[in-house]
Amino acid sequence: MAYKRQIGRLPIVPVNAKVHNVVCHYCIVGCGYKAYSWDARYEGGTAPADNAFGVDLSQQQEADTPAWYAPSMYNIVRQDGRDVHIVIKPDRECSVNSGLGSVRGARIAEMSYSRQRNTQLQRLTDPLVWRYGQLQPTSWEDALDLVARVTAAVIAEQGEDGLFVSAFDHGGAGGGYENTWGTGKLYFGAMKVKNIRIHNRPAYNSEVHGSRDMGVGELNNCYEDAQLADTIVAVGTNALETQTNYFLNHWVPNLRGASLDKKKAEFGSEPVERGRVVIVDPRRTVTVNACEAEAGKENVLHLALNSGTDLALFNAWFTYAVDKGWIDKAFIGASTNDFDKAVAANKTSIAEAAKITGLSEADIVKAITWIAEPKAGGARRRAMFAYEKGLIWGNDNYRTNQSLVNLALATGNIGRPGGGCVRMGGHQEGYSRPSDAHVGRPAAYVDKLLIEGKGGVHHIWGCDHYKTTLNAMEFKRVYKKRTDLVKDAMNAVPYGDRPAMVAAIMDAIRKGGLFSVDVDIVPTKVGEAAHVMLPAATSGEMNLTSMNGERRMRLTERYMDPPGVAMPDCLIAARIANHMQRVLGEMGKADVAAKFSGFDWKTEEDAFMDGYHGHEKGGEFVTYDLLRTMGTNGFQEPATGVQDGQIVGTKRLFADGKFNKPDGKAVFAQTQWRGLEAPGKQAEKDKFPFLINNGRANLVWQSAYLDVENEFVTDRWPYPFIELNLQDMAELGLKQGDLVEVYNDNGSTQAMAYPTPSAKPKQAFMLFGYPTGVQGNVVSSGVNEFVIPNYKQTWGSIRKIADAPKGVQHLSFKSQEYTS
Ligand SMILES: Nc1nc2c(c(=O)[nH]1)N[C@H]1C(S)=C(S)[C@@H](COP(=O)(O)OP(=O)(O)OC[C@H]3O[C@@H](n4cnc5c(=O)[nH]c(N)nc54)[C@H](O)[C@@H]3O)O[C@H]1N2
Ligand SMILES: Nc1nc2c(c(=O)[nH]1)N[C@H]1C(S)=C(S)[C@@H](COP(=O)(O)OP(=O)(O)OC[C@H]3O[C@@H](n4cnc5c(=O)[nH]c(N)nc54)[C@H](O)[C@@H]3O)O[C@H]1N2
Ligand code: SF4
Ligand SMILES: [Mo]
Repeated sequence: MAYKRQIGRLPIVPVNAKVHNVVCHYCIVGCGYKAYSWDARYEGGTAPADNAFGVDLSQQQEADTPAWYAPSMYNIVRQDGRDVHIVIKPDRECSVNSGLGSVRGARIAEMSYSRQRNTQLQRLTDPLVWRYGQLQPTSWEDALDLVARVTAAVIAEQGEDGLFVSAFDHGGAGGGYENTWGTGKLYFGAMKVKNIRIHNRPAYNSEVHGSRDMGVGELNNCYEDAQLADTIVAVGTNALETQTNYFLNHWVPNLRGASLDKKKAEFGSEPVERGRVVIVDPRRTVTVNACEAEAGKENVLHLALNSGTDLALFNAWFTYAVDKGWIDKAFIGASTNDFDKAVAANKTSIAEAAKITGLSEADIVKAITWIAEPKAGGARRRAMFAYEKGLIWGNDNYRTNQSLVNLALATGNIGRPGGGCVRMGGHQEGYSRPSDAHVGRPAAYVDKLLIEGKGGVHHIWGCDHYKTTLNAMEFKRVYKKRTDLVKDAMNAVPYGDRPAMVAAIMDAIRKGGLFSVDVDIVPTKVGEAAHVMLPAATSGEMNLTSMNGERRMRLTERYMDPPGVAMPDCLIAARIANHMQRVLGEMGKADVAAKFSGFDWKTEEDAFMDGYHGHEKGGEFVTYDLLRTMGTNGFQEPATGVQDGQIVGTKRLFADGKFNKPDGKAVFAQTQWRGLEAPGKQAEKDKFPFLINNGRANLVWQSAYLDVENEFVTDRWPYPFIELNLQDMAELGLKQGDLVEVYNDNGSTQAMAYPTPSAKPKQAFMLFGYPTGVQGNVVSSGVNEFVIPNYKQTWGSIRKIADAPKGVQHLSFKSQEYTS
């Protein structure tokens, strides 16, 4: 470990420090934090009366004392125009994390914009526009006028289908109910934009259509269920690294046998035992390793199946459980439809599944026995099914999702304590928008249309396709060409001549050009193509609401000022709407201009009241004031009322056995196996030797948009790692840290070889979305019938391009496994 922070002393938090509620704005788990801030000229003292913790800090504190914070939790920021010390530390009172931080969340403070301590100075402070051959800072008025004029001109010529949009639809940073409502009201209210995609997929659709079409909403349980389950079934989720404190604070206690008292209290006389876990993932993850260390190997079953074959496994489990009678007949009868049809259609023998998945018959049977065999005395076994991107971005998303829900329904595990069939989740959620029904199904494949030269103007909100989309190399090639056409045209006219400028831009658009507007907090890779960049304020620089993976909604309070003139996304959307209205009026289109009314919001709270409060189920009970008093525990959506000043929530969905269907009954689905389903995937597999599996690592948040300016991260990962089997490395002539090229017919990229003893032969795993090597360059454009991308099933070749550069020679390449 080469990196050192070199901090010898940190200020003591004084008694009178301000305290704000904070929810970590990174992952779905939504851990509770508190932000302490106070005037930068002062600090507290060691005497109990002089510090916020009320303890004698001149004495050695116990090992896990809460009267402590780490250097990464500290910064100096601006608050209402004044310099303040800020400490953002995990909250022990929050039921989600009980005081745990993670290697991402514990860095919220040091990842904040600080001119005093030089952190995140990359943040955008002013709107930027393309003029005189480069992006130049300007005022909001100037930038928004240009955006509105070009957007209105494109719509006048091509209709609303000429406006393409890429937008976040999540919670946390770059999202939240305020901001999804702001963008939603603009594109789905004032307009009916159809060529819109979501940050992580090339169309406007659901990641889990499959589950929803069965009447089963995907975030249906609570985190406590992981402590109550007899068996946790984890499919394509690397929870230790990606849903860290959910895993550590709720799975691990069960795996350690430490939640037996909780189980007894909940289940009375029903036999209870230490939790076991079945992990379905082609790769041995550190989650598998951690489960073995915590539960003992005998309680962990890792099914390292062939990539993309989950569906066959689930169908076989379903068939076996039905044959054995390990199902909940009463529940099936009362709460579901089409069970018999699914049983007939999905029949898959253990032998067939073993052949397709490459697993042993014994392991498949052992797993379903752990999942569904009744306990002593005939009590139903409680199984919690949890899945994430190994399934969602995996082969045949729709059917695979449904086949897992089939099993959860058949075994009576939805709506019950210790159960659930849930997404583990990515970001927090925070979706509040007018109806998207006009988008249709399948939704437009936006990336494909852009590559084909469609559209005239593109608005991008908090996503960086250059790093994170599929078929990324081709996308970049075309996107650069199209936006360069417009840049060249702009260079030929003086910027101050607005009519001539708009005319030149439109002319370039008619020749295949594209005008690009990027709303972000930092200069992005896709922003290299942009003609306008608009600076957003992010979580903590604005009040922001979201819910986590158990639908727990909280308010993160504004604890610092945004950089420069950056504004919350919802207010940027509102100001775009205001300018559109003005420009359309000037163009003599009063009727269209009228649609851009209702955007007179002054604050993010105005957007919240208009959106969540006014439109969401239970939203009428929810206000900022109430959320503030409910702190980091908040309530679980949907709200059902207010009692004694507290919002009353919903612990589990479907607890009454009623599902999201007109007759209240969940529908079993027919989910026959159909091989690698996305076009071109089987041929790619046949042609190229290596599986280029890909995903995340604990240290890195997403495309490293903040991490890229954080030494702690870039020192560890100057390049994306690619985990390789030792024999494969020998055959390729590779040593640790060597740079390799990964290539196939879609494109090429680079990574740093990380020798991994547990990696299977010819199965590589590469960090996704990294600035110094974009894995998406080699992901094909193949999608499923609803335009869900298939990032995980990618095959390619690997060759050495350089010896380990100097900058990686200090790195450790030790195994990341621990022994106990
Ligand atoms: N190969 C491969 N590709 C994948 C995946 C994979 O597993 N493999 N996973 C997919 C998934 S699940 C995801 S979520 C995507 C991620 O894809 P993206 O959403 O494109 O990636 P992020 O890094 O999350 O980008 C977020 C952008 O939002 C900006 N941002 C942060 N906060 C704010 C804010 O408050 N306001 C605004 N306006 N901007 C903000 C950041 O600076 C950054 O540029 O990648 C997808 N792509
Ligand atoms: N540290 C960290 N945490 C994060 C994020 C981050 O960037 N960094 N991002 C957040 C976001 S937006 C998301 S969406 C989540 C994603 O959370 P996860 O889904 O847990 O993360 P991934 O690493 O994308 O993929 C999970 C696993 O899928 C496996 N997999 C690949 N192919 C298959 C297959 O065919 N079948 C099965 N069963 N598994 C397969 C991979 O080996 C990998 O271990 O993480 C969230 N949390
Ligand atoms: S587990 Fe997720 S929400 Fe919790 S601190 Fe880490 S990144 Fe933040
Ligand atoms: Mo995600």
